[in-house]
Amino acid sequence: QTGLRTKLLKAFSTADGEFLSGQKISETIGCSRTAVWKHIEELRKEGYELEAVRRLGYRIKKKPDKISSNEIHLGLKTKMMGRTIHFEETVTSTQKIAQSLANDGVQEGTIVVADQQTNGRGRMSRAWYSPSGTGIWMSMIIRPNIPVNTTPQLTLLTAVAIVQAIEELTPLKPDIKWPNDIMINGKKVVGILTELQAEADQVHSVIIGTGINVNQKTEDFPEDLQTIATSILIETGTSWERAQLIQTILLRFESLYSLFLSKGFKPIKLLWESYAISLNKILIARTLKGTVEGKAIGIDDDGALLIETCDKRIEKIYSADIEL
Ligand code: BT5
Repeated sequence: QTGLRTKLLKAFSTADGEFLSGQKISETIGCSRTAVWKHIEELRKEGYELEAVRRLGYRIKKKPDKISSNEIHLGLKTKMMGRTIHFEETVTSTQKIAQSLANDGVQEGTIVVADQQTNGRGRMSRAWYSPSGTGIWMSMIIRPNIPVNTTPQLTLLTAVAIVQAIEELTPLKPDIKWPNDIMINGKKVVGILTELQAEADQVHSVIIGTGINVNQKTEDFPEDLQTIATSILIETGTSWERAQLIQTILLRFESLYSLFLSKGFKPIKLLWESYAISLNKILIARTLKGTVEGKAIGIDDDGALLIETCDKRIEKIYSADIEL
């Protein structure tokens, strides 16, 4: 049964919004037209909007915003990213699962996706709010052969991939706030958490966690987040398909990552700078060692933020919270 359903969804996905006749469908997936009709009814019950036009057949007008391995897999155009998908409805944190999968030696490009996290984490063990049915809570496992001190560059690379994907699918123009926030109209829509498994100077795996607010309404956020967080729905007024956004992010990430491995950080840095809002501004960086105030003059080749203080010293910041 699930086999037929998958074939049917695949046929619609290949048709790419064009009509498919009942006859064509029954031939492609190898079942009777009555069975086709039954499966179409099943899809409707799951929230698919299907248009039926006499003589033309059926087409999918709108898919439910449900994520599952299948939804992510169908139509995924990558070679490596997301070729293995671990999907679960509810987890504590996708980072935790990804860490243990990485220890087990899963292949590069494996992703962990959950519909909901009960203990989603930000940097320095802060909480990341990850309710069900609305966001993308995903961890990607990669195994680059790069020096440990260059891994922060991957956070910046991921931010570029996500901004490009949002720009490709929606009318929005997000900004990147160094190092790991993506902002729309001054509010945070995406957070990125990069964690490392390494020994001496050998990287075993890098686990890149991305939290993306997609379909939350303002009132869905707890009060303390309502003034600082936003979602793609809040900014555009309509809801978006999470699975499609994941596919687009994975494809963008894969191409930037391969550029990074062959040409280094330079081309990524240029792209990153074109989206950055924190550059050429006076800001305050709060680090674990103290506070640095000054003008952000750029990022250097390892991804660190360069701040020129009022006495003209250049401080290199590797990790901080930025106040603009
Ligand atoms: C981050 O930390 O921005 C990294 C967030 C990474 C989350 C992903 S989800 C998939 C994977 N699995 C995990 O467990 N984590 C990763 P940081 O820069 O420390 O920002 C955390 C701060 O953002 C919190 O202290 C809140 O102020 C705010 N915040 C929490 N939830 C938010 C949300 N859903 N949207 C916007 N801001 C939020």
